[in-house]
Amino acid sequence: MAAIKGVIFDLDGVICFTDNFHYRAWKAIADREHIYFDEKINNRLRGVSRMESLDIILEKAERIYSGEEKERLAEEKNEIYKGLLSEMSREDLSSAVKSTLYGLRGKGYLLAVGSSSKNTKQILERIGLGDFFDAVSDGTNIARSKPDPEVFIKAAQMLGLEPEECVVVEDAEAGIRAAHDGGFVSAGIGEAARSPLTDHPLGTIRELMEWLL
Ligand code: B16
Ligand code: MG
Repeated sequence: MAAIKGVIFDLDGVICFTDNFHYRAWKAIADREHIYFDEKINNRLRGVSRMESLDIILEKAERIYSGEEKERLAEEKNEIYKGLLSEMSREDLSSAVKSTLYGLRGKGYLLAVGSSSKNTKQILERIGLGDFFDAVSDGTNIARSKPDPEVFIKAAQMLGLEPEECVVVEDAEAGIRAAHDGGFVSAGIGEAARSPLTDHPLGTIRELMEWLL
């Protein structure tokens, strides 16, 4: 195994938790359109891009939506989601995440974000990490979202590292698959800790420090 020099963090579900905001925003759209949507369906949206999330939600729709209608629904959802993001502050960065990030930086690891979200930069600003990471690869610089490895490959390139020199920390099955297919070492937290593709399951984010030190 190559020496680990960098850590690439998924954003939502690892660094911070906006899944309930995604849920509330999609639920408002689904209810208005009379489409059934629940938390179980919401689970399938983790790590998946906005338009692909909408396609999953529309599986329960009673009619076909045009491309133009879908663009509008996705835009409306994002407006609701961004309104909810404005409730976030530095207090939404947990002490466990903060001490892990600063601890790894202190040990010389290069640190990046690899997120499907096009709102990554705004979220990082809100939680006080706007200038923290050595690289940010997100929904704005990729053509294909997780489970495609593109977002993590771009993050590794920005860090000047090979995939096998980076650990990817993920909470979603789509992200673990992306890390696996891209040749990264994966660490899974939450549901992703139970994925058969996860190289290193984590009970809490702090275990990352114990493992990498
Ligand atoms: P946006 P991650 C993902 O973030 C979320 O898990 C997923 O639910 C969301 O659909 C996706 O970002 C796109 O977000 O609408 O803000 O572009 O887990 O990859 O950090
Ligand atoms: Mg995630």
